[in-house]
Amino acid sequence: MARKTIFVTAAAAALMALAMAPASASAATNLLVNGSFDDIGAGASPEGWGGLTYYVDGTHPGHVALPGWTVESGSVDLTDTHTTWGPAADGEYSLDINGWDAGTISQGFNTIVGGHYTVSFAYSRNAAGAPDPATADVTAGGNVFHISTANDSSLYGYGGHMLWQTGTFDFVGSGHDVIRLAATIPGNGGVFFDKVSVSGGAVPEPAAWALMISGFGMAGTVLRRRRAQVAAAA
Ligand SMILES: [Ca+2]
Repeated sequence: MARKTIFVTAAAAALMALAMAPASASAATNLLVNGSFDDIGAGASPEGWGGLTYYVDGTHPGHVALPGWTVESGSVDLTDTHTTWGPAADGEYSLDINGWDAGTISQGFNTIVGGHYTVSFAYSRNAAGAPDPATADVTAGGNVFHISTANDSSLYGYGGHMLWQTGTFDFVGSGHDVIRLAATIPGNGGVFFDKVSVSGGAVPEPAAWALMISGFGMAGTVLRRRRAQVAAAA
């Protein structure tokens, strides 16, 4: 009786570990660096208007790059959560993809060929007024998420009161992929982004591998016992 109880407890623990493994994997593995834009770069400090602008060749002033990201064209802003631009969805800063004009940023990362990945991000809009609507595209692995944000306080808040929404889409890995955030309309009041992540890929965690291997081992033991019983009966 005591042995049976121990076995059941061990089996329950194994099942719990199996059930918990996928959740911990998805929460822990954002493949992006600085996806929440809270690393503003060494030596950078907010400008008078409450944020920082990053150009293709570095920020102004100071010429500090946006950590983890490449500014491909135009300029983008990081705005401080404590200013009139409103609270970030996560941490201290959020990204306005329209700096002084339309901007594009990108980041490359390694993927598993054929692996399934999910892009997730928070978006709102700059309440400065123009352009209306503010539009932007998020692309990865050949898939695109189009954003159109009207200057409507009931949908996206207003200065100091952003209303964040969540966007997600999936793509299939090609070995090395790129995520790109691009303003698709001119002007300096654009779509805000924060908490950008790419997660997934078909890589089991070590714990899952251990469980699978032990599972194969148990199946093998049962098979051997059955064979032994069949041999004894014959
Ligand atoms: Ca942030």
